[in-house]
Amino acid sequence: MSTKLPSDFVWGYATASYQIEGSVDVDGRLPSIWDTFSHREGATKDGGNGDVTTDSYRRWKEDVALLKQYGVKAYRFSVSWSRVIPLGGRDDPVNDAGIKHYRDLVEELVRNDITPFVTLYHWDLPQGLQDRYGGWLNKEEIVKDYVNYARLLFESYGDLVKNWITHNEPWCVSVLGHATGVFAPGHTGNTENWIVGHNLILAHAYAVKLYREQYKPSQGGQIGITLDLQWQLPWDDSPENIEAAQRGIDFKLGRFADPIYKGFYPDSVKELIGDRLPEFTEEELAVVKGSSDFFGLNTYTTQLVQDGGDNEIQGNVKYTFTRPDGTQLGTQAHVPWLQTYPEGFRSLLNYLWKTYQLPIYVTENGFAAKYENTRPVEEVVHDTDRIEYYEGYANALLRAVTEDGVPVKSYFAWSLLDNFEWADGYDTRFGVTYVDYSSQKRTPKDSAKFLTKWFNEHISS
Ligand code: GBH
Repeated sequence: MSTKLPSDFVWGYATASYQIEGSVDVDGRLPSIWDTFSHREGATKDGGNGDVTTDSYRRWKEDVALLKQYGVKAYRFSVSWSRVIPLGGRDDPVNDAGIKHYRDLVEELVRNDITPFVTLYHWDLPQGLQDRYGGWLNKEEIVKDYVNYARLLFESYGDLVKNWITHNEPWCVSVLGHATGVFAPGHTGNTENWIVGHNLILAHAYAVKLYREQYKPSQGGQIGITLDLQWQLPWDDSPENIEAAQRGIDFKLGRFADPIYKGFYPDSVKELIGDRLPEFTEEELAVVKGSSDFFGLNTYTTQLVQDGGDNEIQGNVKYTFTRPDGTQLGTQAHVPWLQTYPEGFRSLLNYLWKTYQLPIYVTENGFAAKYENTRPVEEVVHDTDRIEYYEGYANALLRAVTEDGVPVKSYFAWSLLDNFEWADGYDTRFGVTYVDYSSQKRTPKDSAKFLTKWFNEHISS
């Protein structure tokens, strides 16, 4: 077997509209729920918001040039729904300036031999839809409006875009947006989360149905969803903790993956959530089951799982990075939720292949090195902890492909640029490119050079 990735392996960087674009009130764009949320007192670290961020709505050409310089094969970005249909709904006007912006971007990418991967929804719902009917809580309305939005994108870009991702991490929209309230729209409780998750699945599935019936035959692309999971490693080999790790997977990933790939919710979720978990009608289920051409995966770390605790939202499991012998799992990132543990990535890839039997597209993976926002740039560009991370994760992926036979088709590092890190504002930097937010100067960190070199050496010619 080859010791390299196949020649058609795709690597590149990922970003998201609200995190990089800025220009929030330019060319007809109206607010999204993230504009509203991030401007709320205390919602984000130091009051950060996406008003300016990396200014990529204006500097997109410079960003493409950077991608070219890095030698990537692909770029994953998301469309801001609020730019193309500012009020969001199926009877609301389409904004030509917004359509043109992404058309220009897509054309520039293709001219540079960079394959666009387009995410339809990376969390920035038009505020108009939140106000009008409660956004993701309203099944009848949101499914129709989302499908209408999807149609507009297939029509506008489908001649050039052959890789579509319906949703980015529906777990975050459901749980962080509607249960813990740390993300927009900031709702709390443990009822809405299950309705929102259900509606996200339906919106995804009906958009895929539309694409397959009306666009795929002529455009010939593929479409799927991106789910997120941190590998769930039992804290020790006790039967309770082994079972808890599976429950952790069910509550984070299985609640989306099992309906979409297998046609039912996991038993453990049904048992604990009871009638708060909506049911699919027969007709809906026929659309939901099998509604993704591939397995889109965002993953950053591994969590050690213990049974217990009374956090229903995560299936009554507890998380730690401290092993039974008191040692840490790996190198600590700037954010508390992330440590480096490449073996967990390899295990996760094997688990997904075994369980769902579809090609895997890694659509995000990355690391935030400590204190990059407060140390001088000359120091920050030598990001050794990020390089250690990428080296470990890239090699784990390589082994999953070449030794374990897992069909991984892509690897997108998060992120091309430092950018607006949601509730963490600008304190956390995930970029391989340092952004000076006062001058907008972009400076490659050593990790950018590392990834270029690694993929040049490990993809077959
Ligand atoms: C991805 O989310 C996002 O797609 C991307 O936009 C983001 O910039 C990137 O990761 C880096 O964070 O879960 O309550 O403990 C990854 C999912 C969601 C994981 C927030 C960490 C922290 C709060 N992340 N979560 S919590």
